[in-house]
Amino acid sequence: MVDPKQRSIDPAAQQMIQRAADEQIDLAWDRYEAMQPQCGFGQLGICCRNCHMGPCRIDPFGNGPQRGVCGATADVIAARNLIRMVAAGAAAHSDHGRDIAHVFLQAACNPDSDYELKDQDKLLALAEEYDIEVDSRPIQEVAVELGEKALAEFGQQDGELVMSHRAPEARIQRWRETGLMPRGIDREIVQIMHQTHIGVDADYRNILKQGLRAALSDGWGGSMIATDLQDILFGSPEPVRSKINLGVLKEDKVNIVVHGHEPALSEMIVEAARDPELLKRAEEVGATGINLAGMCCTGLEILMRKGVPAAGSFLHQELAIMTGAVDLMIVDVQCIMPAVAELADCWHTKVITTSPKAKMPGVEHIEFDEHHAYEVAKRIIRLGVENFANRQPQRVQIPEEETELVGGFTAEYVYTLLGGRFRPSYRPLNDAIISGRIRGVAGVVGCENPELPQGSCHVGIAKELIKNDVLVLAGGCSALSDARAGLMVPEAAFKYAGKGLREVCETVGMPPVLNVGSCVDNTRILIACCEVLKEGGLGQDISDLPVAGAAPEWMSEKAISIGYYVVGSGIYTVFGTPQPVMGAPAVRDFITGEGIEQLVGARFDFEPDPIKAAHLMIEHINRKREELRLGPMMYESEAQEPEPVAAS
Ligand code: SF4
Ligand code: MSK
Repeated sequence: MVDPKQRSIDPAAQQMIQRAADEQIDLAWDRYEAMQPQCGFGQLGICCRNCHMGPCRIDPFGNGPQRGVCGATADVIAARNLIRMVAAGAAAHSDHGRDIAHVFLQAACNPDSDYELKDQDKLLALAEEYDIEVDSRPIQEVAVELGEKALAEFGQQDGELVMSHRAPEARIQRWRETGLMPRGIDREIVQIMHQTHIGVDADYRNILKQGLRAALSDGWGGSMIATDLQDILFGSPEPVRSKINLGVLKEDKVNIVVHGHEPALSEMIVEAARDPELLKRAEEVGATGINLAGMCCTGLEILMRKGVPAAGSFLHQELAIMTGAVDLMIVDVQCIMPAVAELADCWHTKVITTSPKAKMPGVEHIEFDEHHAYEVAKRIIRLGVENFANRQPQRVQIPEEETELVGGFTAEYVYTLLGGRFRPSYRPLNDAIISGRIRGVAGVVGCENPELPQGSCHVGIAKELIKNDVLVLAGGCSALSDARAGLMVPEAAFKYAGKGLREVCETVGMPPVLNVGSCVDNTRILIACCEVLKEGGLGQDISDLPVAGAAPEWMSEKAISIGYYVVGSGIYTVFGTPQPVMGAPAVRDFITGEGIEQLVGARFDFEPDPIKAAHLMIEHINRKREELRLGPMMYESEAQEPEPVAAS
């Protein structure tokens, strides 16, 4: 018997999970259960198949082999496996950044491009950072040079990444002294693959250091380039009201779900969905319009910039199809379960793949081409419109839930948000932290994993943090979970925030949990930290700040890369379930203890209980406040006891 409440805290998800159980359709949770017991060696990180003398595995109880055929120990094997995860995650983010740089360059070179360079102020500011002459030059020319220079950073062999210089001086020096300063984006990823090949590096510390360096090339390179160039191309987000959950699908409209990560196509899909010719055709087939909804990070991209409602996060992708109301699901790259193709066959839903890197057998592929972006987008949408006629109205069951949210917060917007349009500044945020209204700031990000009830840890941590006056910046699927739970509206401050944070939210009208966007946009959290330091009064390095990070329901290799660039930048970070290192005691102790702390001034903890995890973060923030000699919290005596996480 399936208990939907054990699978998700979201009532809409629960309804669709029950429906799938009734109709004997397998979802990720069923496949997860069928996979039990999962391989213990894999979970502990101590199996290796890096060469064909293996596969090798280490006996965690000490009764069997303690070395692979080549002599690799558990620590070497686990460290190698872990940084290969970093390599894959950093590659995914950075390849996203590279693709956006190509689109950017194409738009800059071609005045007839379907794309415009929307945020020209950001373009000029970034050009200066890249040491590009901007005075008295046409903006297109500046943009071309910027695109070329950004693209060159992927293949750069030596030197330092331009955006790494956004970090405070103390951090830059630390990276230089410890040999962690990334030289080029691709180079660090390739070095991981070399260093972890049979018979290369046998020093787990040295292996982990390369993992940190490659992750930093993602956070201060590939991902940051993606975010900044996307802002220039599609416009920098500003707070926008929208809605989230399966209730955003509409019975009387053509429902098109855009799922994946890269906004180059989805931005054009948003434009094309308003095309009069397609709207007319939608009416002809009996629909009252075309309804776009986002899924996962590409959903966040169009939510942040265009206010397009989001149907859901990672584990909602199958549930959206289960409504019977999705006429078309367009996917690009990352976090697209191969299962959607088979599930769509049980319904009338058409799935279209669009990236040459992500195809599915039996699924129609229409390749995205930035040179004809609008035309391709129209062609794809037309398929959805025509498919409306195949919908079986008697099978349509759309949950009612659709929750209001405000999205679109960037590090730059915080200036205006807190300082006002006439005196934009980070000063009010710093002052609120110094005076003890706000205890500190937490970045809570990452995926969902059927191992844990969907959303329970994201929402549990966020509620506990804001109750204790910690401002939460949420990204990726964590942001989508919090939004579904109603934490991303200003009113949430009255309901859930501690008195100090509530006062700040009330004064500026902001939610206590700010949506910073997609996975690549987690870099906005790094930039916010840099701005706080620049404003002054809270230390010299990111590791001095009363901030902490968390990835409570992580599952992807990208989450590992994010974790390592966040810790590598000096931010203490709590992962929910442990990283696969628990069978390698030295590696485990290194990443959760003094080893990594001495190197980068921060470390990991693993804590699946959301309340305990939140309190680990709060204790860390309190320690940092003490080190900075900040006074007590303004309303400390009114702090409440932790509450258990309840289904929302
Ligand atoms: Fe075994 Fe070493 Fe080959 Fe890994 S690299 S499979 S531990 S022999
Ligand atoms: S989509 S990487 S499940 S956050 Fe970016 Fe969500 Fe994690 Fe994918």
